[in-house]
Amino acid sequence: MNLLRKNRSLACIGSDSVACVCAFVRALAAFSAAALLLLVSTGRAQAANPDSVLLTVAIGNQLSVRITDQFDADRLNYNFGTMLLGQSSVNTGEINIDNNSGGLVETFQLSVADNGSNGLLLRTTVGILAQDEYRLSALFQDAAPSPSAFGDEDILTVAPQTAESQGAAAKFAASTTPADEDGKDVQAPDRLAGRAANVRLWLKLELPAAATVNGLQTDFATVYVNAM
Ligand SMILES: [Ca+2]
Ligand SMILES: [Ca+2]
Repeated sequence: MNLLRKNRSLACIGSDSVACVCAFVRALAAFSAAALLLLVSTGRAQAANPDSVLLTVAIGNQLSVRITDQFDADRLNYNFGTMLLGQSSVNTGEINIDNNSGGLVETFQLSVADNGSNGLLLRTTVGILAQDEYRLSALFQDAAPSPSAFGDEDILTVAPQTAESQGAAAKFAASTTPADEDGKDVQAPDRLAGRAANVRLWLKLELPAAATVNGLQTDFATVYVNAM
């Protein structure tokens, strides 16, 4: 009997190899199906309660500020017009500051750069202006302030300074500046009726009593508004 099986096995290898290959393939397929079933049943066995999912989102808001005029157009410059030596002047045209971050609460910083292309020289400290020196100060509020409303602390400097809420010596605010008109904690939604801007900025320019230059002083300084 064993001899017969041995002979049949030898015959399979020798004369019926196609049938043997088929048998091997069937056996392999059966093994694969069994392995797959084992994997599936193993996965089902991993019970979880509760389960979790990781979430990701990108917030589109970012600090942003826009300087506008009374028509809600970008204000690129302001011309103080003709002044005499020794005079001070506050802008009459609107310089509005718009928090256009889309939802962030912003506090504004102000700074100035002397463009140096003219004979005028920036002064950032108190005291009587020397020959050719000019000085700029700033206030946030809706109504136009008088030149005397600007305090020593409101003088613009090259280094950015942060706006404060109302107080006797508040930076870029007066003692009577309402909280919703200053440059501190400015809300993103529009506040000024009919405008996109949130607060109004006033700049005081002081000219020296004496100067070696005269005539048009185009783009003599640049004022920066930075949101933080
Ligand atoms: Ca002040
Ligand atoms: Ca405020």
